[in-house]
Amino acid sequence: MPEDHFCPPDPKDSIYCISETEWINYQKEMFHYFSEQYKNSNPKIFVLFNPSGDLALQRWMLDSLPRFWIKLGPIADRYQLNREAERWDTRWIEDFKPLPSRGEMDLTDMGWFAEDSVGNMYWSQLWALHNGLDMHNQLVKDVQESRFHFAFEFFTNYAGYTSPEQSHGAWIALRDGLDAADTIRFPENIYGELRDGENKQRYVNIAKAFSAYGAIQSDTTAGKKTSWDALNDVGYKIHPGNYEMWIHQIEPQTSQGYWRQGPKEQVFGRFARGFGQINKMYFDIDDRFFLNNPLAGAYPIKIRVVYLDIGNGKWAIDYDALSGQKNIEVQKQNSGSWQQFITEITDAHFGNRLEKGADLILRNVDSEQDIFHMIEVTRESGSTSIEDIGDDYITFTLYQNYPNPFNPTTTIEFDLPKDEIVTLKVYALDGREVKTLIEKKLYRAGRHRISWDGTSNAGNKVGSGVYVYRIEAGKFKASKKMIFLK
Ligand SMILES: [Ca+2]
Ligand SMILES: [Ca+2]
Repeated sequence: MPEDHFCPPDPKDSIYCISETEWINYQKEMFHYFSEQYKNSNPKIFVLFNPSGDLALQRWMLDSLPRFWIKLGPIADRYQLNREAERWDTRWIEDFKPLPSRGEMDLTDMGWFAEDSVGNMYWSQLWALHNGLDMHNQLVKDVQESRFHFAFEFFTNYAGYTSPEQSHGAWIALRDGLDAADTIRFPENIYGELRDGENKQRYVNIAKAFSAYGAIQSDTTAGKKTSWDALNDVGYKIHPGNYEMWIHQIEPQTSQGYWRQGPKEQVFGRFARGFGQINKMYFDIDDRFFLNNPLAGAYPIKIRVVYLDIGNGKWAIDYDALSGQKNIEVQKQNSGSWQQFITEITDAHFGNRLEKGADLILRNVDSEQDIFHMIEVTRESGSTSIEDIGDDYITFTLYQNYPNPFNPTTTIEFDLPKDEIVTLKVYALDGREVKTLIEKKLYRAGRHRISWDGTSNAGNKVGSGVYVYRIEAGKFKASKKMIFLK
């Protein structure tokens, strides 16, 4: 029998053998069939594709059947395990192509996980988000564990956002991954020969060099082969840096990595970064988060910084404000636990105007070290949003108000195909502005609704007659007439 023949498993009967090409073509035909069956389903049903290792077939799927979901197992369950950085097809990232995807986290009984299960569950969610996984399936028993809920909530909050324009927030989880495969950072003459990842002593030597910052190689016999039994901070081809969605650390290598910091019952301290030898950490918010223009104070921003509250010293966060650089100092209280500092700012400019092109800087203001887990930046969307349709086919629409004519109130609805800064005003027929309903506020993609009670900006009831309502949302402009009757 030719070598490329595909045969079913036992019982092996050669009459059912087909060629590799026939097998691929059969799969294509079946996937195409399912795609057609569910294409126009209402409600919409997406078909999940569980690909074999055939990259050409996966590529065909993505190009030909874009409304399929795909199973990306290695992203889900390879968190902090050897080869986490290469055990999946890097095409997902290289293409920057939003890919509806699903993975499973089912290794939680293993020793390496159980050693710090709360921390590991949280960080595995961050890793999944970092890779753009939309759905991170969990074991039922894990979903029922309330101590994991914080991790699941954070994942759910960000899952499915494939581009920063649409996201309500951006974050960076500070982390240093000790990758023994990196012979530039860890020269072989100092840490030991790489020997294709088989030199176990090399892993131990690297952990030892960072032991003052908490790094441990719990399983000293672990090399390139994944250790399922114990939690290791040095691995082979693990992701070397931070986990992030749209906040990026500038020159991260100048700051100091930390491992296993703070109380174990808190999720945050599995990894961290501190100032180390420097006194500033620089961060850039992806410009697309603000539609490629500076925010220029258009709406309020909430900044959340999670830090380890040890000592009585201080640190500061600097931000690119309308009036230039602004600084907020935070005083530590020596509680010994992870704390979060949350502030809302209304004057954020975020135009990359700080040192090194940063939008945010964490700064040490005294001689006491500070250790951080996360910076998260969030914004509120329009509070009148009634549904997020999340459909690719939505178009910009300004609807006729209802009821019309009206007294005393009427409702105006509009659809946005993408996030936009919206202004919606009511004018008299002579062009005089009567009422500002929305002034330069960010609205997410989807349908929105706002009502007008027939009063002017000064708060007076308007007279009977025809009025014009006009919307501006990005480059879209539209207006319609309505009638107020007394
Ligand atoms: Ca920026
Ligand atoms: Ca300090």
